[in-house]
Amino acid sequence: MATKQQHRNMADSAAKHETDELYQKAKRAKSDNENGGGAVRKEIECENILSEFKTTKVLSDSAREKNIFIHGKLADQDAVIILEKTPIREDTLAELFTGSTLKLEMKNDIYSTYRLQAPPQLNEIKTTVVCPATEKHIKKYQRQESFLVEETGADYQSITLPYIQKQSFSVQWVYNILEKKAEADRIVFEDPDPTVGFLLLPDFKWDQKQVDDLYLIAITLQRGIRSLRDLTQEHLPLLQNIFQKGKEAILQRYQLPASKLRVYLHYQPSYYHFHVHFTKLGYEAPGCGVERAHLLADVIQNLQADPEYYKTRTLYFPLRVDDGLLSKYKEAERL
Ligand code: M7G
Repeated sequence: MATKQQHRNMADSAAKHETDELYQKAKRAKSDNENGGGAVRKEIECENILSEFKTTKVLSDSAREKNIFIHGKLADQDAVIILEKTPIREDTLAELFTGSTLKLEMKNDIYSTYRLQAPPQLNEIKTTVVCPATEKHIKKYQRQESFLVEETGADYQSITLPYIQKQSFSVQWVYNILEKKAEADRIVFEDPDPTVGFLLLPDFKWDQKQVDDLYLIAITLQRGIRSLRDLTQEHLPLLQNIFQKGKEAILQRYQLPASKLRVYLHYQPSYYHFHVHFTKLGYEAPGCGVERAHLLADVIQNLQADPEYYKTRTLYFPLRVDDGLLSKYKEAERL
């Protein structure tokens, strides 16, 4: 459980933003509820900052995924809000059946359908707020056509690298985690070694209520590594350390063995501070397709076979139609 000081630190870091008062209202109500899946759940009670939210546009939505991405204004600032219905948990079924009201829709022979109104605590919507959101955030969440780009080592140097040096998302949230100014109470494992060390914590896509959609990220303490392209043989101890200790920590905390995990990097990532994704095998996490995900085990083997593998190989990745990097590839007649 986090101390009052840790919460004050979280609020201090958010204070850099004009929307701070929204975050400062947050106060802890309860924490550390164990659930049947072995995942740890933390809860912070806060005022409903969304009551003031004004929708500008639905960026994308999915009936199958049961989520919606909305652009709008929050206290006169651009914001993106992501609403997502959460999975139904086995350990809540008894409460769901006894505590709900049922409305009959139709009955025919042995078949009947109902609308079940669950008790509020079993009817939550996972909500993510990005505020103030930049133009790049709004584009990131907008459904768009994508194109596969072919990037040689030379293209990386002449097209991609100059672009990401100027245009990439801020990694302030990563530094807040590394400096324990945010999410300190969520850290699952920490190796403090300055060269091979990392922090392992839940990705903010995961609500930690069930292990079925487990999603953690390992963030390196080293700050210089931007992405897969920067990796050479000298990073093997770091990669092996993350792979080994990350898997051990997940086994210990969530009772999930390595054979149930998908451990991978994104290329291109959204945030150019080196990190590794740990998701449960079988959970189709966004970005786990072959055009973007690189298994850490493969990365390690490739670097063992060729220390310069990721400096020289052609890498493929999708870019959305209005991504500025795509325009650079078009200008260079590489697409
Ligand atoms: P990525 O491959 O750089 O980009 O992964 P992606 O978002 O396109 O996948 C960064 C990962 O960090 C993603 O899985 C995000 O969900 C996660 N993430 C992003 N932010 C801003 C936060 C945050 O503030 N806290 C946590 N815990 N995870 C975050």
